[in-house]
Amino acid sequence: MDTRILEPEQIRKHNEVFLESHGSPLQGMGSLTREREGLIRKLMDFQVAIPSWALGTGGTRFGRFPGGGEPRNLEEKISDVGLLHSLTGSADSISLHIPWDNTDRPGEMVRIAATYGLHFASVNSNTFQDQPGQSLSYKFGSLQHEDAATRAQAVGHNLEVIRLGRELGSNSLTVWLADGSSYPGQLNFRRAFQRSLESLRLIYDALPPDWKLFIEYKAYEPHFYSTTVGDWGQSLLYAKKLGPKAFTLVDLGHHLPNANIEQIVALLLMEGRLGGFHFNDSKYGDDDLTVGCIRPYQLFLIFHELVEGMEEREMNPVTDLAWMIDASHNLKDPLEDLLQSIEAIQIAYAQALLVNQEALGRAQEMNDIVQAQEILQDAFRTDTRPLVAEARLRTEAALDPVGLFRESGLRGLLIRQRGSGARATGL
Ligand code: PSV
Ligand code: MN
Repeated sequence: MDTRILEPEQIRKHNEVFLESHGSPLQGMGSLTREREGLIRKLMDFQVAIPSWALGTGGTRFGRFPGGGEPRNLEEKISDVGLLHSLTGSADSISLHIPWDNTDRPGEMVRIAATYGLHFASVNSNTFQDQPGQSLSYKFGSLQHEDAATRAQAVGHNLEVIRLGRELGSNSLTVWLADGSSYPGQLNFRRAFQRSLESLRLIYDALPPDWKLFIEYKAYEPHFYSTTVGDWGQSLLYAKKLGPKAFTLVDLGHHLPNANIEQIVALLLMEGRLGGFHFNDSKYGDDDLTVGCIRPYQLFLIFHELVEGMEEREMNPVTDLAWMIDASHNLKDPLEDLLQSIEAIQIAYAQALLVNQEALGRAQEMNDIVQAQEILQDAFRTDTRPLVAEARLRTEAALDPVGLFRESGLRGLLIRQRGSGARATGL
């Protein structure tokens, strides 16, 4: 196991240096004073899970260019998430993908995670790849497969993931299926749906009472003609047919171009079926880029629907939805990229909290579109970075996480500890 590579003392020293330059923009937000405390509290409470598979370099089908020092095992992945959490105060859990992160020592992993103040978020099953020694192939699908034995194998894997998740203290299973077809005529859509539903029901029935099942949809890829859980409508259909513990999971990169994701989010919340989020950003498809790097306004609009919808349903933003980053880092240092994503999420959340909901409601009643836009864009154009930094300061995290990561030479340290050829499991 790595020794802790960032000591609280280093964070304190770093913050001392930046305290003065942080103080003035925060004071400059004087007009926010009344709301400021409550808002900072919400930011301090907000946590986003880090996927174990995003700690190494991502690849495309054309190549992969690792930068070194990647976590070689689950202990090192936990250590990396611990580092992100001490830098930001906002990443208190890790989401595992099985079998990439399989462990026969779950109790020990729970103890190690706790030393960093971490716990285990949703566990993810993988029936989109064949594993060495696996008897039946998922080439033509898993839960939807024509062959009952292949379906049973895929269901069995999910049950195994639930079993491990229980030992890890997780309380949800995320199922993303690559199942679909790449050519017209390859599948009977209805029968593929029915078979998937039957398989999902066996998984649903095996859920512990306090668990949730998240059904993640994706428009295309790896299949290019149809996907058996292809959009939010199909996911919602499965969730409603399965029962109250089944929810739709929205991955921002899984829509057809220009989809109105904020509207999808609003309606799923209204139906009580929004389970969780995979944050990332994209220009074209499932690009898995840094959160907020391409469409920050869309991210803000999504958060606005989330804040408004969660308030309406009296939901707890910290515990009632599963927030996770699902990005891939082909060019950037994975940890720096994740720090940027965490910050982007916090910024958008803070902006959404600033929206004057009452005034917006009045503008909507009056059909005053100009005023509605003024209200939204007033919040979006507020620089919330000082508030986000203040929340970090109060949780003893770093005022400038990327700056501290760089000035402490943490990547160099990880390369020395783990080697320049160290390679994390994942895609
Ligand atoms: C599929 O593209 C996905 O978004 C799912 O969440 C998977 O579990 C993950 O990416 C695998 O990298
Ligand atoms: Mn995802």
